Amino acid sequence: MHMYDLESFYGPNAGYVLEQFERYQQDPSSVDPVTRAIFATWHPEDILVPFAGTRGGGEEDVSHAVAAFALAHAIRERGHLGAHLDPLGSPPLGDPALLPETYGIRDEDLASLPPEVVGGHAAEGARNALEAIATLRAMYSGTISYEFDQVKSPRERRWLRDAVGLHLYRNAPSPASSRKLLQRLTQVEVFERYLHQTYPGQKRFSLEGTDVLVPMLDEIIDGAIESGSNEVIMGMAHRGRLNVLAHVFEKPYAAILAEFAHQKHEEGVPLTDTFGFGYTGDVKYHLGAEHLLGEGAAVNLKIILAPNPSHLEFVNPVIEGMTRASQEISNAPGMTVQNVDRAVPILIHGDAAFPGEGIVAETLNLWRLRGYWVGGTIHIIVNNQLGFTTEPEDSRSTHFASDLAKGFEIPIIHVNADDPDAALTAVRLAYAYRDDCHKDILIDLVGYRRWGHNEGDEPAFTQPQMYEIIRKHPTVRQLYAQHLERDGIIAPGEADTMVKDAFAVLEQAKHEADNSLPPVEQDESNGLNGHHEESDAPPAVTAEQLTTYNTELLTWPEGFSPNSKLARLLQRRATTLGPEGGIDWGQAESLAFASILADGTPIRLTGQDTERGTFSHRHAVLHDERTGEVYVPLQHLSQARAPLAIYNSPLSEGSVLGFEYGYSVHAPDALVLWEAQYGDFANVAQVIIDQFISSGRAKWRQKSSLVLLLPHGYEGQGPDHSSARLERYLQLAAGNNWRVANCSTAAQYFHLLRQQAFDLQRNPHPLVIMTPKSLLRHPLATARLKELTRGTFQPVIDDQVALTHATTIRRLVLCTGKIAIDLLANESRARAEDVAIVRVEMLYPFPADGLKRVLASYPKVREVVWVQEEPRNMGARSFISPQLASLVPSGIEVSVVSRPERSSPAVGFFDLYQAEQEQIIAEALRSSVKQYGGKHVH
Ligand SMILES: Cc1ncc(C[n+]2csc(CCOP(=O)(O)OP(=O)(O)O)c2C)c(N)n1
Repeated sequence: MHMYDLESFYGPNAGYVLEQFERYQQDPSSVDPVTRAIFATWHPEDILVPFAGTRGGGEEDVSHAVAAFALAHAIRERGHLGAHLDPLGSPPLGDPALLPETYGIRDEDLASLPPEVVGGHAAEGARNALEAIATLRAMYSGTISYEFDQVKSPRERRWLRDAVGLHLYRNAPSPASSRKLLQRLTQVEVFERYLHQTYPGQKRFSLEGTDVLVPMLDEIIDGAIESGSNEVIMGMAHRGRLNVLAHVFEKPYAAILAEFAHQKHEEGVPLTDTFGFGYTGDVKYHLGAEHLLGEGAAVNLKIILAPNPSHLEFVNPVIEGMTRASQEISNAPGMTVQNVDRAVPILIHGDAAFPGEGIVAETLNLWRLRGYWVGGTIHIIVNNQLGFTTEPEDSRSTHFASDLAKGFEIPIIHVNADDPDAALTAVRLAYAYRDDCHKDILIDLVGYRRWGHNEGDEPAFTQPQMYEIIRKHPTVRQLYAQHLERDGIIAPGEADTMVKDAFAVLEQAKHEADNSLPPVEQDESNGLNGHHEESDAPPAVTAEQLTTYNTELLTWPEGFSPNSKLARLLQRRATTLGPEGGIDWGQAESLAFASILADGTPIRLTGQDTERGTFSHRHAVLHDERTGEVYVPLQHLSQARAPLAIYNSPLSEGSVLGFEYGYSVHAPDALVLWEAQYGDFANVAQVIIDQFISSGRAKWRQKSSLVLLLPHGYEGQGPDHSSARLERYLQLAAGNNWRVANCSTAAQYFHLLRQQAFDLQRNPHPLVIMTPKSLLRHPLATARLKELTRGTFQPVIDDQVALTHATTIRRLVLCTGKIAIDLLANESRARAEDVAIVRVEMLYPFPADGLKRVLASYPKVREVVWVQEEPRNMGARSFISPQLASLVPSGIEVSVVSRPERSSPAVGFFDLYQAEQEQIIAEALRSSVKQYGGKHVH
């Protein structure tokens, strides 16, 4: 819906127009057909109460005025459909709404109308409507164009229209700035040409065709320096990355050339595992970079390019999370304080990937959410009109690559990449909008790709006509040089000299590279090289401390009353620290969090419905039953020295998990936890798990201490709410990349969280926890106070009862997580006197020593049985079996009790589930070793 300010558009004719509109509303046939057609597009409530204007003018005047207004409106709204965006010269889509004849007017008619009928800034200084329309076309249908109508805020729309109409960001380029720009374009082009001729066929993913990206990034960085930001954090894919590294990040040419020359082990990557920390490296166009701008005391901006995998667009949420971490000040208790001016995120997209990969939409959806807002991201689509060999018609269902962003109310600027001044205008406007409105904005930089997708690729196989045009098309540097020469800003031949000089610099760098050893970048201080895996345990928390936390967690402000049933439930926690115990999972978690905050470690916890907890076990955020006001007890602890942030996430896994990964990487001092609604939903974020969390350290030396809380356990809820797919996390475990735990008691969970917080600085690693559902309140899983104040996390829990008669034990049942409680709680447990039930609480790193000790304490064991609820091809079985084979002395049989191999993790019928579960327990607890031969159930 649009607002029509009649007076500003029609000036003296406004009164008459309104009168006509009123007549039309009563009887559409009372006005002429053209006027009728235009009025049909108006909405009465959109007409700003206009005027007490002069009435007058004839009917024809009015229809012309109305037509001119409609034309002007169409240009503002759809001018981009007529814009000249393609450097290769393809015609714009066009729209009849942009043509005067559609409204029954001619240029002569427009020339006879006052400019006010066009209104807005275009009318300023125009002598008539024709001139004003021409100005408007230049604004909206030139080599730069805008789409703003999706922006809902009238203030922002006005801001954007003013920015365009008043040319606020179209700096008239000075001769000096034009030369500087030409110099930059020369560096960009020559870098690519030099690599092309020196290392023919080697992949570099040339930027040529969208070269202006580099000066655009320069401009954003200048803006960030001016705004006093601390960091600019960028995510981009392969295209142009080396060029950006060389020029924006000032990575020395020699270093890049050396990487091209020394293709093997380019950063001293070990061939063997002798380095111990599992660093395996990545190809050069995935690596990240950091660069400090300025010198000495004047250093005030760090620019960061995050490393990313080949998986296009998945770095987007990671950048958002890193940015949020950079913007938050976490040194005071309560709620984190955010300053969005501290860090500016930039995301660079591909034109095929942006509309195609769902993670883009998931990430765009974060922009306004309080747990994820970063004060606006500057997006640039590097639009080369191809995705590998695929053309837009086969790649997206929308006309523009950017259309997806419109659904998120993000303003869009389209710009032709062969017009560098326009591209810089676009980026200045984008920066100012972010600075002022603190919102995302997108630039669709339309260019082309001079070579194939990579440089070994022949594009003429698939796009013969396009590449015929590209072959003949001058580069943006050539075009800009010609333009400057024509205008007398550079002397003839000066541009060629720039090119020669740029080549010379590269030649010199090559000389250095050829005479250097392969670069070895071993950062001893990164905590991975030679780190100690066996970390110490955190100091114990005293009973007094826990009692104080507990009391404060249950003390709400005067007059604050949560739902009365909930209040009663929570107040039960007041007694559980007594001798009778009963501290359940949720309470243990809040006590752990309280103690971690008291130790000075900030906490961030997010996930779907995490504030309450999917299983209604957490209630970290309380709601007053009368006012709806919220109260977060963990933010009001007298001993806390750090803030706690807790948010319900949007219904996404990929973007939110990527966000938390980025946050944890960039806030290494914070305990960052993400909770899946049910563990199996985490596979929606599989790329983030595979490409970042499990392997980021090996590929990029990126350290994260992210905790994944994944509800897991067979309770008869069917195929999709039972298994968190433990097997996947174990399969990805290697080189101490992370920890995978499946703990069976609230006390263990308490200690595990404290251990993770304690390890943040000393031994950072992600932690995957299979969290329970039925165990959340199971009496056998609850803790007593002394279990929290004494001891630490135990990777293996031995069977204390069996130990009292260790020599009578014949069978050792090993298991992990909830099935252990099912076994211990089963009525036949007491009769299985020769069975010990031992819990493996930490699956990776595999606690081989702990298990050896356990085995040694049962000298008469004849069989070790791995018992799991999951089908045989799932769960921990395939990980555990080889471990046990090498651990268990020969002569002792090793077998497995599980559900049979299945393609679906759990059955959908409750009775069948129950029968299976009973059978697993019966098999596990059967006391005579040789009776059954340790087969899986079926
Ligand atoms: C998730 C994912 N799927 C597929 C690919 C393989 N792939 C690499 S580049 C590319 C085309 C990308 O096109 P576009 O987004 O336009 O970027 P451009 O390479 O043209 O800059 C494809 C399909 C990938 N890297 N990531």
